[in-house]
Amino acid sequence: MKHQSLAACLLALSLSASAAVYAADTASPAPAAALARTPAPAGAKVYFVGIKDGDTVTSPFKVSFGADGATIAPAGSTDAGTGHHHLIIDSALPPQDAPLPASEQVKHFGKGQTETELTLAPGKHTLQLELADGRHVPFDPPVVSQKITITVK
Ligand SMILES: [Cu+2]
Repeated sequence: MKHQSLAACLLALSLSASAAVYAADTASPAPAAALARTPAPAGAKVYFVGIKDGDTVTSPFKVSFGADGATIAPAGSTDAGTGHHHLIIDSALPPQDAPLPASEQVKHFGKGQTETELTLAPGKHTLQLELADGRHVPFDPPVVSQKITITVK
């Protein structure tokens, strides 16, 4: 009897472990225990300033980031209601249950910057902003801007 329940327990454990692996399929190497995500500040939103969906621009061009309902702070800040901007270029949103990667497609503004200058190849590009907490982990629910498509001449 005792052995049976132990076996059932182990089976349940291995089942939930494989379910977790499946769910994390697209994530970069994630810690075994899920990261506790910071609840999004109430009403927080981020948006582009000075550039909008459908715009045609010439490189290099300036992109500014707006935020309402949250305070922009450098990475590392654990103050409630703070976060920093991330600019996602030509990419879907990265996995939301882990720190955002840093790459050519995901730029961190960890000093609390609210604007940047971009140089992109001629053609169509998508841009999206995501606010994440001081650990670079997306809020729950995510605080993201509209994904805009621009054309670089
Ligand atoms: Cu970051």
